[in-house]
Amino acid sequence: MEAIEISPEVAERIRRARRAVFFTGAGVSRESGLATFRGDGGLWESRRPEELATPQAFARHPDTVWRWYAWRFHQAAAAEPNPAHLAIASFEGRFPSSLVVTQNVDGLHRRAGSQRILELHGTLVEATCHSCGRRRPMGEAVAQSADAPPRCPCGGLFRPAVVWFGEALPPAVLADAHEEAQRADLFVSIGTSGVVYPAAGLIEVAHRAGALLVEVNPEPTPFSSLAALRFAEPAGLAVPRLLETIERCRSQA
Ligand code: BJW
Ligand code: ZN
Repeated sequence: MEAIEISPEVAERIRRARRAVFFTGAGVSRESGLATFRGDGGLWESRRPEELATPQAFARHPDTVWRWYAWRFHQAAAAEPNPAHLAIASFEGRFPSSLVVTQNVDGLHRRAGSQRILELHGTLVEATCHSCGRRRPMGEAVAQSADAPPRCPCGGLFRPAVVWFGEALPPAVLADAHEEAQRADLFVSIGTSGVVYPAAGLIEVAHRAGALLVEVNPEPTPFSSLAALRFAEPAGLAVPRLLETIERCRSQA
């Protein structure tokens, strides 16, 4: 594994770090074969988000929206965690106060073995009734009906348990993520374009509160200039190397 050059000052801040947050977006799952939203080959290259990821779209075209998520559910279920998910999970075993704050709904961090995870935009692993909030496994719901959302006993329609544009993020999850961002010494942003709020605001919260910011993304983002360390590389390559470097700094007591 190729060593990473870091300044003595950054090495010292890493050595002293007690709380690490891994803030992830769709790019961390790209090497698992899942498409990102924006950019070349992104899910929204050919469809506007308002057509699929809003409550208004679901009200107007429930079958189209359901079929799109049923397709994405199958893609995610067939995907495997990649070296970035796995390195983050194994890091948690040795650095127990580390935490994943993810915008992803694909469940790959959990399947990689991470246990401390805050899912800001919900999950594709479950369906929820749009009327009464009852939950059930998404796999069971799509097996019952792949072409149209199944009905809940209350008469409402099931939908994926994700957060659409215009919907509030789960308040307790957002509050915990905010607190963790504020307390973090090390905040590693991986594979997110940093344009969707309030999630993207957590990067700034952590930076303002004094965390060392690290960014892993082949493309620049609105937050790149704040990063003390930046890896313009795919996550599957950069994250294992970064975590190896962090471990090395921390073992130099
Ligand atoms: C790689 C790689 C590799 C590629 N390795 N990297 C402030 C200002 C302006 C607007 C707003 C604001 N505050 C709120 C808003 C409105 C809106 C918003 O943010 N709009 C902006 C887009 C303009 N936000 C909302 O509506 C949110 N709700 C809200 O604010 O509620 C208020 C409220 C309060 C009280 C009551 C009611 C309402 C909700 C946002 C929900 C977002 N949901 C989605 C869909 C989830 C379900 C689904 O999966 O379909 O979440 S949108 C989509 O974007 C998804 C993602 O989680 C999210 C972020 O995308 P992400 O992960 O960053 O992916 P990409 O594709 O953008 O980027 C991938 C990156 O990876 C790229 O940079 C690549 O370079 C990189 N990459 N290969 C590493 N191998
Ligand atoms: Zn219901």
